[in-house]
Amino acid sequence: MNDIAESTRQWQELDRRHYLHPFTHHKSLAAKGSRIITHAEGVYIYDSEGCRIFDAMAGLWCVNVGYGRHELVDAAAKQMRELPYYNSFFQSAHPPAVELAALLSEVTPASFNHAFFTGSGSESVDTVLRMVRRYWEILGRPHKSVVISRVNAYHGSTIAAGSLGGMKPMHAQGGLPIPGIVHIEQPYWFECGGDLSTEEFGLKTARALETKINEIGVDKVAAFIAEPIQGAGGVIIPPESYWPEIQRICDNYGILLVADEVICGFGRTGEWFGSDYFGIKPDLMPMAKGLSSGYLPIGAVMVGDRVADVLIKEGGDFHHGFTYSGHPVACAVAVANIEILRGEGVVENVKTKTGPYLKRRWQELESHPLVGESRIAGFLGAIELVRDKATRKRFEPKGRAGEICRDICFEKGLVMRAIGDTMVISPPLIASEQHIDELITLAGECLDQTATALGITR
Ligand code: PXG
Repeated sequence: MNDIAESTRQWQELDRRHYLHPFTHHKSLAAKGSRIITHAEGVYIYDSEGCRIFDAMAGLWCVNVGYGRHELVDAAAKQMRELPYYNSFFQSAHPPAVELAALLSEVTPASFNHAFFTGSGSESVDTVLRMVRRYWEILGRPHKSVVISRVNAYHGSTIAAGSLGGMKPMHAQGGLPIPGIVHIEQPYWFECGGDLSTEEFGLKTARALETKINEIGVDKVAAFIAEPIQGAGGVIIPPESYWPEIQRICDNYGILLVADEVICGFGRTGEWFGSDYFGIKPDLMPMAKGLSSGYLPIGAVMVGDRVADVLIKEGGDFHHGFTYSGHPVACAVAVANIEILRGEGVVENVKTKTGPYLKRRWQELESHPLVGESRIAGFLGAIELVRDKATRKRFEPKGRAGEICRDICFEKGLVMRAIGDTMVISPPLIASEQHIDELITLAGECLDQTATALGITR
């Protein structure tokens, strides 16, 4: 065994013995052994065997400015030297947190002027649940506490975030969801739309919100939470009719609208936020991931004026916060990250140049015999693997085609994620047209190999 293989084997053995991975079937991973990723640059990650892999998932939907950005490293090092840690609990603050809060008020829609910091997307969503309930309590309506979410939504993995999410396998473990959270259907036309047109289906699924509010009683409903585009659920881009109808219903019934921007935020769709992309006017926006491009863990809840005014003017103490709320180093990195996004016109570029190019090239994959649909918004795309394109019929057992395709991709040097039989991408926003060509070529070859593995002849 050469040195490289030997060190890979050692890492794998230590990993097997000591490391419990998130969202993982531990026994099968132990049998197989983890792929050890050692370094990264631009859109590529490298493993311990020296293989270069195109990271079309930007880590976990987060490395928006790409790997190897020295500006972020320098910002972290500088801040660590000056003030590695201090809290904002006891009537104190520090420049990076204040600067980041002000910067976020600039890049978010005009009605957002306050930030609450957390350490992750899940903590941001937990904060949202406590904040919306607190809002209605302050207004003397404590019974308005139910939050409506959607089946197959992903809002994180803490108890509140896992409950707000609509992932069945998560609910099946540990007694989720907690009380006061209910789920309505999702606007996933390809899977659930049947014979309805996309626009009819969009309206139908949006109106499920109105039905649910009336069923529960509007005097008990606090808020509706949704990702502008469902990410972990399978990059589900709702029909055009969906969001305007949701907005109308939230406005009409006066309930708070929460747009979970953890994936859609910071340029992913070619707009700063998914809410900008769809013209949604939310009251609260939990965010994380692209906020620091994943370089350090940090999350935030942007609090719109409607809620902030009540919390600040009438709320008294809000008994909520984390040791690492507004961590100075994470905030300094987030500031530097937003400066890159703004200074280099990264978001604008996705909107006007590379996004449209990726869209055109991604749509070409639809002619592949395995692909029932390709869809994309900015740098957030999906393809549906099917046995029969006309009827949208899947391969049996469900999920196997996706797994085969994902494994082939990884072997060929491409990270494309499988969510059931939906293959998704969320590449770094700095990917060039050349990178996009490379991605599409690789994806096409992987689809061909998947077809062969599934016994489909072209
Ligand atoms: N909201 C949304 C919309 C998310 O996508 C969270 C909240 C929670 O963020 P944290 O930072 O607590 O993980 C997320 C996270 C996947 C996958 O398999 C997706 C996420 C996390 C882990 C795995 O696609 N999204």
